[in-house]
Amino acid sequence: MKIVTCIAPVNIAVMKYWGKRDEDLILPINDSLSATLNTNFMCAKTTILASPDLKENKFWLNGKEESFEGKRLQNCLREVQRRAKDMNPDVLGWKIAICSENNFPTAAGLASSAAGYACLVSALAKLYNIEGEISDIARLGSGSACRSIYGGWVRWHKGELSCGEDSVARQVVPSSHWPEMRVLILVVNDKKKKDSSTSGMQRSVDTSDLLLYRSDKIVPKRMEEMITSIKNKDFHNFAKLTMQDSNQFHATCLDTYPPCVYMNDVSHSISGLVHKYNELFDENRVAYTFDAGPNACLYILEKDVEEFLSVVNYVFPPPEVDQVEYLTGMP
Ligand code: 2P0
Repeated sequence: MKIVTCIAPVNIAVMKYWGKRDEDLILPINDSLSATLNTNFMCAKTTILASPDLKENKFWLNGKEESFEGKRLQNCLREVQRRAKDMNPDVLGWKIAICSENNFPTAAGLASSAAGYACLVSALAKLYNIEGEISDIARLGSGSACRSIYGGWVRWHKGELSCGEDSVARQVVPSSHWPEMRVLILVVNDKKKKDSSTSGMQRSVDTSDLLLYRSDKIVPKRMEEMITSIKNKDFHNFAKLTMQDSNQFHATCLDTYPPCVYMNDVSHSISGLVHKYNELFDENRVAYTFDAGPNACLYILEKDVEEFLSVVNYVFPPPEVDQVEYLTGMP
């Protein structure tokens, strides 16, 4: 019998992934960049038991039994086992039980699938003793999961090959490069979203002209500027590019037909507040970014957190204490 446990944190993209050129292999139409949170507040935890005594494979997610036959789970498992083929003949022949849980809302646009599949693939890799690149395997579970394999600031290279071998994540700089950076998550709504990212982005590929313009003309140049601003710890420019990219991503969502509407009135109020706050100082001190949901992720330096949070609490008096979660030690 063998038991392994892994944890993996969520990542928050500052250059967004949206749109696939290959749906089975999960190959994106543009590069993306994120920071992996350096905290246990928002992470997935997966334990896998392999035993000759198990009669069948089993999978539990957040305490509820799920099908083991899901395509993405099967793709990840098949690829890990293929790479492990000569390493662990005994363990490879045994059935497995997978138990996975997230300590934050699942499928509410808070990157749960990213942490979930990064964690699952890390645990499978540990179970079967495979070493080396595994971000391409995590990508088979969920595109954004490949970025959560690494800590710090991580770029997912879209790759050029049709087999997907070069569509991998790479660390740009470790979190220690910019230790003053923090992320605040303002939870506007933690319910499961109506439009999944997977179906929304495919509709964007099928119907949005702006999406193609973005991937061809905007992302390559913006990516280089973003990496330079992170390497130089130039918060003002980093914040500008982050907000522009979030806004353009949501513009492509609205350019989709029928549109994908993820931000709501509260989300727009938060973005307005951030711009007003930044104008007071004539420089950017906070950056918002919104994923496929209404919740705001704010990048901010440690020195500005206390003051900005007092403004947030004044403008949006919290009905419950845990509406605003302050995540420390990030990225
Ligand atoms: C991102 N998102 O870069 C972007 C920003 C949402 C908005 O990656 O179909 O759940 O599993 O590959 O990874 C969400 O997409 O989609 C996502 P699949 P995934 O973080």
